[in-house]
Amino acid sequence: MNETNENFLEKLISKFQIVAEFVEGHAWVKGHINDTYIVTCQQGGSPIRYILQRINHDVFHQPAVVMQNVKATTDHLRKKIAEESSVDLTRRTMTLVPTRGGAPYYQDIKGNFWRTYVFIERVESSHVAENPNQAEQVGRAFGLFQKRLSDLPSEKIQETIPQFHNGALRFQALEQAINEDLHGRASKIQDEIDFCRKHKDIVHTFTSAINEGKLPVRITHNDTKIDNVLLDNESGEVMCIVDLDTVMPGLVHYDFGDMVRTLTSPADEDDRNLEKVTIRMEFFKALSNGYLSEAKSFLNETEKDYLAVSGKVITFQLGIRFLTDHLNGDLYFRAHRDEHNLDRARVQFKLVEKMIENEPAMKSLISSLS
Ligand code: GN1
Ligand code: MG
Repeated sequence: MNETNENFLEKLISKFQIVAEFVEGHAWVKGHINDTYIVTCQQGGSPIRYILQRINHDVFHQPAVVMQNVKATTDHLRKKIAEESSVDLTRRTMTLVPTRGGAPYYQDIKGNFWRTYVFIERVESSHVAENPNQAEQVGRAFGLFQKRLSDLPSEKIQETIPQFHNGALRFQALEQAINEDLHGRASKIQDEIDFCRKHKDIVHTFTSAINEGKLPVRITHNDTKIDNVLLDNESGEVMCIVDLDTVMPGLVHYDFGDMVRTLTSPADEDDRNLEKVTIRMEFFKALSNGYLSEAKSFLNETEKDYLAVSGKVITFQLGIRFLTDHLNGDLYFRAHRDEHNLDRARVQFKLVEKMIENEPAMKSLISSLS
């Protein structure tokens, strides 16, 4: 990073209530949407690190609403966690640093929205689960997350991206992108397009149960990939759930489904080696065990019944989103190489195939646990 950029980070961080001197800052490649920086300050020679993020307002059209949600969520979680124990509180919850004026975000003259969190030290995260125990812990952590938020008054949380998990709309967007074919890519991905059309019905999996009022809307995380869970780098214990931008009203299946997507496969989300993409049933079992140990008490019977198919729904939806973005010229998900979003889509479709193969086993496992 050159001096001008560092200077720009120093200026930005000075807008927040930080009682320490700026030392250095650099970009951190994290996530597909926002821009993230790590800023180190010091006080009396001891370093204190912060996460500074620019909220992508092309994706989140109302960053102020995102930050209201984040504030309400972190305040609520912190209270709940502190009631249990105050040990390591600043590593078990995210700490938002307000601006000097007390706001949860700073808006610069270009109209960008910035927020600062205290960097959580001595933790790590990964893209894939290493062992079933990790899958169990992550499952339990998100079950607990939903449970802790269940008494957060719903008016405090608004939708940050409307229709985020509406599969039918995602499918329409794909058909539109195929029709427009703005970058002349459609003819080269006929197999993937055929796959989506063949499996289109997956997007309607929850429709009748929703219409019959059997699947209640709860406050959910909506981006429960394993990357968003910080583990203590010595004990491996779950410390903190991060990335609260999509915390909003949703179905528990969006959360469970995304865990199935990222905790059961040994392959990365963008792995080019599709041979690696499989479902590890012992990881699925561990994840289900962990999740249900917390969630069993508040889920209704229909919610439990649909858990086994939720991975397929969410993975198919994300595959469609990646493929649509590939056709549209990689405008939404940051791409780090040619055909990156196509690679990501292919992994999701392969996973969907594997999930369909394993569906009977997943169903019987969930019913034995619930
Ligand atoms: C995006 O930026 P990141 O990595 O937190 C996306 C999620 C996807 C995820 C896939 C707002 O999240 O929906 O599941 O990529 N977030 C948004 O890795 O679209
Ligand atoms: Mg996210």
